[in-house]
Amino acid sequence: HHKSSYTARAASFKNPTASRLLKLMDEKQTNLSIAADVTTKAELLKLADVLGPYICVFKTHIDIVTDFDQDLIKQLEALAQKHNFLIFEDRKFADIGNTVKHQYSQGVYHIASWSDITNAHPLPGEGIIKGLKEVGLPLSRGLLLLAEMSSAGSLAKGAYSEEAVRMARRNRDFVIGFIGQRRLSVPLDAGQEQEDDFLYLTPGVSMAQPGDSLGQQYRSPEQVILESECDVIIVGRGIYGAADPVAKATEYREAGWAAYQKRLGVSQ
Ligand code: UP6
Repeated sequence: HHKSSYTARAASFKNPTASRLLKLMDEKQTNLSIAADVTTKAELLKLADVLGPYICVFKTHIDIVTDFDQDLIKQLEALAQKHNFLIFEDRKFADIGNTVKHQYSQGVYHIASWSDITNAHPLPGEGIIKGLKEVGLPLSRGLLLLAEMSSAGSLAKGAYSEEAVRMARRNRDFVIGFIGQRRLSVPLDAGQEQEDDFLYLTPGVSMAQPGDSLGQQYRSPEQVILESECDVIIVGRGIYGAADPVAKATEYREAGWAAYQKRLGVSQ
């Protein structure tokens, strides 16, 4: 799958959010997602507006915004339309199905009502997918499972990560892919003829730092897209922490796109 263009892969996804994402990546020529980890409404909206043209996915941690209000969501949705990007609330759900269902649809944030994509740890077992799916599928949302993490000492590895792939295969209407560090190769299930295509979105990307003081570990866009065969690079501090975020976003976008072109065998 990774040798095909994003657009060519779009047709094999039943989930409309997955197809939309794949197509808009080729249209906008970007496999860059910004991790907009800022703590005020003004900063968040500013990032969405100035970086919007360069990204395919705007990743939020909505619960770190101190002055959150409903108008923030209204404005973010308008910017998503204006610049044609998807919104991904990086909620990392991790509870039983019945609880995550409420966390996803209710509370202060009503995540399901505005976030095209969200994610969940496979840790509790398949019930977490079933619970989220009851809310998200009727809204055509997509879910990513955290198969691996970028942080040092992560317990999400080996058999755990492989089981995440099997859970995704059984829920392909709603699970569109993974947060992971590499495209995973898991033996086919009985009766399965070929591997299903999934999206791999990869955080822990920086061209400047090897990591931070709290366990984060970074790799380059080339390592992520070309060597590890992932689809989207997620960059946070490497972009919004720079003096000129737009200039940095341009650099990451170009590096990510060049690696994708190389992977496809397109000469530049
Ligand atoms: N994130 C990771 N690693 C994971 C999963 N998620 O770093 O395995 C998220 C973080 C943060 C972003 O929650 O929002 O990706 C990375 O930010 P950074 O580029 O500033 O390190």
